[in-house]
Amino acid sequence: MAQQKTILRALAGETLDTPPIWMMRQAGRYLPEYKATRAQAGDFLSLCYNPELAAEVTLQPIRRYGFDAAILFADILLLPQALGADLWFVTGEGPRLSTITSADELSKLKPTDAIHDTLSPVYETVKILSEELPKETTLIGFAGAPWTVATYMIAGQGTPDQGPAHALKAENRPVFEGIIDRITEGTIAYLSKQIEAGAECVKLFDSWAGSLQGDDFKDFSVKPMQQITAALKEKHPDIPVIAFPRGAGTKYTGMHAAIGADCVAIDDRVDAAWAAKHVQIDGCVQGNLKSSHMVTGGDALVSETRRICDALGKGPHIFNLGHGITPDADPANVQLMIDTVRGG
Ligand code: 1CP
Repeated sequence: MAQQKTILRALAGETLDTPPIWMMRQAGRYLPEYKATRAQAGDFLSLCYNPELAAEVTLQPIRRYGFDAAILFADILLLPQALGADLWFVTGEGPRLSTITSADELSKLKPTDAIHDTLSPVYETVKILSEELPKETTLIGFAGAPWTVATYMIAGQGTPDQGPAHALKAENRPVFEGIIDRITEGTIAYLSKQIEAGAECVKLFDSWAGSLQGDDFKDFSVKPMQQITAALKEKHPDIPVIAFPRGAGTKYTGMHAAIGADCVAIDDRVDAAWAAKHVQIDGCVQGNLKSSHMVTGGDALVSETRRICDALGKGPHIFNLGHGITPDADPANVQLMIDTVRGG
């Protein structure tokens, strides 16, 4: 049967008159209904591990805006937790994890098969969503890419320059590579289960790819994403993969082939016209409106949205932000972006 869902059509390489649209962090604190459900869950992690409530917050932006895709509500740091790291969120600051920097700590991580004990509520969320989403909406599963997840496992928190991960890479290469390998293997198992539960597409978030230089970029951003993509394609050849090596700059060129991804997501530091020439020639591109427009709105939002649609309109394009929407965004500006994309 011919594919009807617009996101899947774009991922298959089709150029559509109107690009399908969804938004990174579309379920989040800028929405009052999200804050209410999060309060009901108690805290952020309880929300992630409560399938009914996680499905509810995933559905909220679909009900409000009719996005073409829903992204599973979870977090990239659930996998480290499933591998045995302690994880907690400090209100107003962000995530904290117990650190892994030695061979001894690495050896104490749980075997890959054991991750599902912790992650099974996530698969249940996917299952609920695959039953409850409107038939035209694509369900996207996701995981962090190994480098980005490793930066949190090594530092124990978000860091401006990923210094602790770079230091371990320089000082204890075998342990650093061991961490990357364990995350790679875990991610294949985790995403396979999301797909088996009903995810129709998966996205790899390499939010800190931009801090890897030279061979490190190839070895620790591209290669693990390529390994994950290849393993998933072997088991689930029809499931498209979106790769998001944020901050890759000119290294976005050739990225589809290097990773084997169906779509490459670009951040807002890349010009859309440049991306049309250098990235979209190889396949679908997702992006890349600056998320600050969701705070400031107005004519600049409209003209930037139109410019991106025009620049990427001659090839397969999924409209999105260049990074996640922020809590101070105005929900009305999200509607304005959607109306501009759909209304021309
Ligand atoms: O207060 C809250 O409610 C928590 C805010 C929040 C949310 C809404 C966090 C904490 N995670 C999430 C959900 C989330 N995280 C999704 C859900 C789907 C969606 O709507 O998009 C996804 C895909 C993520 C992915 C994620 N988590 C990334 C990769 C994408 C990116 O933004 O770069 C990263 C780096 C994280 C870690 C994380 N989780 C939460 C925070 C505040 C952070 C960043 C911490 C830091 O770097 O300091």
